[in-house]
Amino acid sequence: MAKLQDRFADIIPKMRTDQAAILKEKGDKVISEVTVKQAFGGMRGIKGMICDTSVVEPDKGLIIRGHPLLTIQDLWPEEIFYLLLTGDKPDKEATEALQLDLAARSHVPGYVWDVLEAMPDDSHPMAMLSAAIIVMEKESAFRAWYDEGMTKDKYWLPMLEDGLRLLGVLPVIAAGIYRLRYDKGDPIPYMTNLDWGANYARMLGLPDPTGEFAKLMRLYLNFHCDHEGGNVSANICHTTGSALSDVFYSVSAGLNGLAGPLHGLANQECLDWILQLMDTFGGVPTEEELRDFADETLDSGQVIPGYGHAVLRVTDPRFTGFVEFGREYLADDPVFQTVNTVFKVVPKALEAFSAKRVKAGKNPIANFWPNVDASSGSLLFHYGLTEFPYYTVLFSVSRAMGMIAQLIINRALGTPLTRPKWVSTKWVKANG
Ligand code: AMX
Repeated sequence: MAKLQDRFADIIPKMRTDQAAILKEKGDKVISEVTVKQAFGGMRGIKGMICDTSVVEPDKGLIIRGHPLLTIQDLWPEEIFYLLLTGDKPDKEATEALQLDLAARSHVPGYVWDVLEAMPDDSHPMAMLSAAIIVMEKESAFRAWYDEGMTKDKYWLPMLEDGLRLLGVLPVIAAGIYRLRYDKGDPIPYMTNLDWGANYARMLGLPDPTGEFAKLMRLYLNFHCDHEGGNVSANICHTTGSALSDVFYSVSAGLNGLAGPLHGLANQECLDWILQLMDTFGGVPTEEELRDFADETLDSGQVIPGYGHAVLRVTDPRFTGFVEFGREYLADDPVFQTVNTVFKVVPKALEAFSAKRVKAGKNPIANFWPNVDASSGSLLFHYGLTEFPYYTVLFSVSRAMGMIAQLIINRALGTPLTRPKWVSTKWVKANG
């Protein structure tokens, strides 16, 4: 099978003619309407943009290029990147070529380490990651080509080069941040003959005598890779890229959104909540104890992290996949057991709390079921990755694949500047 760059070049003409045909035949068809409630409510449910890398079905979860996530959970992350970008699963030859391309781009310039070392000791790992990416912007091939006067049909080419460059350095930088921020010693270099996910696991420097942690990392990087285009990080990344900002600017912007507690940071908050719970009850709580703890969290006006979703209306298949991994490799772990007890209790607690909210004239809670963040932290914790403020960095390394694939596709298609029309409250009063 062709290497990624050649395969993508092959499919661009068809992508362009398909888009032109759709616009000619269906350009004026209405696909969504907007209510006043949606305009005030974060645009939930409005179909207003195109994303072909993946879709999130409310009743099924993540589907990548037509494949429900759990049917492709054995793919390695670099194979997932190939799939996201081209729609094809790569064969062994194409995967190895991509691994070599990533390895060849894995050198982190010294100035990146200088910047990271100069940051205050208590910097959040996500702020460090975003800063490291932004200082590398000077390396952007897109910006260099653009400044020289490149034609529009070539935009995708340096975007792909920048994307590979960023994916090459990302696990090295991310692992380096872990080691620097938590005093674990010098960064560990990338190994050319190892896959991308196992490399990241190895560079973190945690003991992994059984290879299970590397397995978990591949799964983790697979599961977080993309979630269509409307989530905060993908949306910000896309909007930034639509101004022809390069991959470094766009991905850094997207990750700043991922760092919010209602998005990727729920990851860290979730484990924090579980550990507080275990601390309160001196180990795995009973269902009754847990119910009281959940009610207390809700009554104090806080969310239960890891539960609910803006789009999903069922248990997130990524949660299910991680729980299956846990059952196979760490069934006796008390933190993992607590996650399972939470799953038995919290949906009912949220349902009861939602009914109370409705009685009080507030919105119902749309989804009582766990999302990806409800289980992932317990697995990382088991393998010694106990610094949970770091968890969103792992999420970021993975999500960068989806963001980068979407950026490259949009430059290949010449997707225009994102500029939805906003209106004032006064306008809604007069016209709504
Ligand atoms: N605990 C308590 N209240 C919750 C809740 C939860 N887990 N999930 C939703 N609600 C509340 C909302 O805060 C909102 O309250 P408000 O009207 O007073 O502001 C109300 O229920 C209605 O919200 P919704 O329509 O069900 O969800 P949403 O689309 O507004 O928000 C999400 C979705 C994920 C932000 C929300 O469910 C939440 O805050 N969950 C906990 C944090 C979390 O797990 N985030 C991770 C999401 C996945 C990811 O990006 N990694």
